[in-house]
Amino acid sequence: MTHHHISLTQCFCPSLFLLMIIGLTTWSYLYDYRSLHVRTHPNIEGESIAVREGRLSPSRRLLDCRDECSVPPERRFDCARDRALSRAECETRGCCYVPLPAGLSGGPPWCFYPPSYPGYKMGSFFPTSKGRAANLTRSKPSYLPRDIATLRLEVAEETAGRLHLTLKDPSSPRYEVPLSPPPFEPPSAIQNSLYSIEFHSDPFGFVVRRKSNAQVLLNTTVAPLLFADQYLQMSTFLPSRLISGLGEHYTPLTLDLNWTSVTLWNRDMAPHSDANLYGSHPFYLVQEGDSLAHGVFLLNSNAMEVLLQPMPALTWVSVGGILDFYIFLGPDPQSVVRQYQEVIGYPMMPPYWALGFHLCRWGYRSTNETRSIAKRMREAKFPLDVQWNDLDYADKRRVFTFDPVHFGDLPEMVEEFHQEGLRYILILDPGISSSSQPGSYWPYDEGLRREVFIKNSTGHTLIGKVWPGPTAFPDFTNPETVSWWEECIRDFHAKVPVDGLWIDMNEPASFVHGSVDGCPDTDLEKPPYVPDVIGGQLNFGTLCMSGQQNLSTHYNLHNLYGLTEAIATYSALLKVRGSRPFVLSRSSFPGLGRFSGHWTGDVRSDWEQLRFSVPAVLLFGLFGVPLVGADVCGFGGNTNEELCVRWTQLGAFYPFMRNHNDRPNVPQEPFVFSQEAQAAMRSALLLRYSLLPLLYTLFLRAHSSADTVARALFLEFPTDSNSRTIDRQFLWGSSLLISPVLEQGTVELSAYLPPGMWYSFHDGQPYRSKGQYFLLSAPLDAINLHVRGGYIIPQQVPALTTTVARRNPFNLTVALSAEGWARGELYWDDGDSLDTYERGDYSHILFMARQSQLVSDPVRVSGALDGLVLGQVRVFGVPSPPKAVMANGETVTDFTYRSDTMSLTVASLSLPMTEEFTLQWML
Ligand code: MIG
Repeated sequence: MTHHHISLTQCFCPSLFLLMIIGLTTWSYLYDYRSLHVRTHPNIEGESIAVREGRLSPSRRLLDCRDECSVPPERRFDCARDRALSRAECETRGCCYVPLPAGLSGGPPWCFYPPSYPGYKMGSFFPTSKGRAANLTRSKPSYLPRDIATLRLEVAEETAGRLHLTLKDPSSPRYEVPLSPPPFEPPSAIQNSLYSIEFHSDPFGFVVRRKSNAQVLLNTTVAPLLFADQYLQMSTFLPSRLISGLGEHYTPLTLDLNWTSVTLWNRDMAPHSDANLYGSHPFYLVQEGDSLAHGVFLLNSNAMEVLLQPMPALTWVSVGGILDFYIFLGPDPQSVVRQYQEVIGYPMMPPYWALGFHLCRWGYRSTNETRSIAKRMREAKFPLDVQWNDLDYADKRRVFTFDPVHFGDLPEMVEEFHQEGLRYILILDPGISSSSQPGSYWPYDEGLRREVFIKNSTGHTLIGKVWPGPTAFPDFTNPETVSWWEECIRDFHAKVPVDGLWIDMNEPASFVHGSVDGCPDTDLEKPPYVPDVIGGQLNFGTLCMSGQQNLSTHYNLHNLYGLTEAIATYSALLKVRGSRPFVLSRSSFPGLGRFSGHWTGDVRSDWEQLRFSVPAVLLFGLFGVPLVGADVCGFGGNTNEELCVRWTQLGAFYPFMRNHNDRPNVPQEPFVFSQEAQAAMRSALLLRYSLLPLLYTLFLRAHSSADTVARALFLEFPTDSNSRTIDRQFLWGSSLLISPVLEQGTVELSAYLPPGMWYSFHDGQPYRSKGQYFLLSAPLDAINLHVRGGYIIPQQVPALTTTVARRNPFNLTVALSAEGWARGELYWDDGDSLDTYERGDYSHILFMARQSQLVSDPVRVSGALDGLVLGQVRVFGVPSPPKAVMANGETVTDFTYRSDTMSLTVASLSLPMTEEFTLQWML
């Protein structure tokens, strides 16, 4: 690591000296001052920087400015973020100007805050209904326009693992994200909280520690708090470099801290690095080491930038709203994810069919073409649950209409699909065409009449441009819009009974910047500081920031557009169809997973995009959107056979699996490829279908307890240091490890197996791992899949639709631990009704194996499981051939044992799932 010592003579900062004298006279008591000096943890990086720099000691206040400026480069916090500053300008701000040797440019700042930079001063705490509060004041405004001199700090210790800190303007209310506050515990009820918090009064800052080991998790005294009308900034030290989150970006699972930044601003942008993409998730999780983790959520929907530096440290910058932090103490990573989702809401339970295979393309130009696609899938014996149409269906690309020429019999086609056990989904863009003849397009006429559209700064309907041409944009923060939207969906559904809706372009995207009439020249459109967004302006590719919505300006609400549309669409589908809604949204914000799934947008058909789809899917799991996948075989550009086979194999383990293609490209439906490629894709699809009972059970766990579905290894193996950054492999729940091929021409794969027993899912080949890589063969016809010793996987004989598969016999794969036991579970309901779990209308079956016997325990049984049987059991890790096999006490003859892999297969069973059963193998 580089640790540069700056020559003292380089530092000259007269203004600093003055400021320090002022600082001296206002020096006052520190909240919990003593605790800052109690050091039980040896971690130097975690020490309060203020203490180490001597800022808390009055005798050292009159530091020579040269000391003040001798900050090692990686610890410098940029004082010239908003614009480039000359030495003189930098020093006028009271900052240090210390150029760095060539080669370090682009990294550490030259103009940076000295440790004693003045800031807010904290008054004493007073109690509030949820905790305590204090006022922060600054005697001199910061260098930012419209600086806010007095802030209110609110501190609520909400649960043993969750701390809530809010900074706002007490004298004039500012925009706040309309998230209803999560349940919390009364302070008196909290025992053994995992954290302690210490406040520094002048300049204000706080330090959060993990009580168990005194590790500092946050320390905001590293740099000043800034709070102006359009610039809010807070920095913190990080206890490790393993930070994940802050989506949506094209990144690995853990972020690069080498003077990088990520921008959060929802934008229609094909995934590539260094770009703000479709969604914003101001949440990060840090793996601290020793299996510990914490998380931070900044509830703020304004344009944001987060800077990462190698100290390690992080700086939040937002251009509006308030600073509203939730801090989650875990202590393990999966608990952090749950604590986060307690705040933003647990994910919805998808309908069972939504876990099947989806097929789409932009360019299915007619109902007949669409029909023939579904037919060819069936004829080639590929599972398919949901056929989709893109914009092609719409009349003049206007939503809620269908093209009378090419899609004139759309209602009939959907009926046919339904009769075949298929489902049907089509795309729905938010932009409502505004250029039809009055009286000819109800959604616009009625929307205008009911004032459901976003208005521009002069109070007229804001007009942008999307596929149909000029369009108005519904304001989904207006209750009137929500009911209008429901009517649009109801009327359309009465003609075309869609099973779900795909909400695209909802960043919202527009082909003109701001509006067809441009935007006013104001601080909303061009704030004093513009985060590093693609295009350089906030209104590029979207609406004017001055757009007026019911709750606030578009400036504040932009990042919520997709979420609010998803909420309106979910509730409309629920009312219109009466069963579990399916919504797929491109744009996202915390809370989306309660209403919708997500696909990762316009990924290119290439190997790099295939590879980065894995961390993208895992990160959306952290963000509470478990129903997620990338377009299988890629959306943009031509795919090729090998890529498409590998993508189908990986895609079979995306929680949401859809093959989708852009108009100009070569076709990529599974049936267009060679027989060999088709066979590989078919077997991947059938494998997925055979595992849907497991996947569905995992979704129930996500819905009921915020467990992740597609799970990063570090969440499941937090004590295993090798697992920390792995993002080329992942798990389904706790039990299945997926090791896809992500490179062209690969026939061998180095796969990591975390410590424990593992078995090849295909043949039961055992692997006893100390936590090591194994070289596996990876032929084109299969994906490497391992089942973890100690787990039982519920499966079902696959079929070409889930409608059929759901009636087939179940199978179990029992992977014995080294000690010879295993357990698993099945959640089952009708797959379609709302709130089956909440109403108790479901079956829950536990499976346990030990001492050469497998038993089931139907802890709850509902009608949906009636008549369904267990047909086959595979047991991995059976040390010797059984002499006999008994099911419910009766001899079974149809069993085979492979001594090379030590696996037993018992077939031809017919044990009712609703009743307890026992299977014994006599060794
Ligand atoms: O401007 O509806 O990401 O999946 O096929 C492109 C056409 C609009 C973007 C979506 C893509 C979809 C396409 N849409």
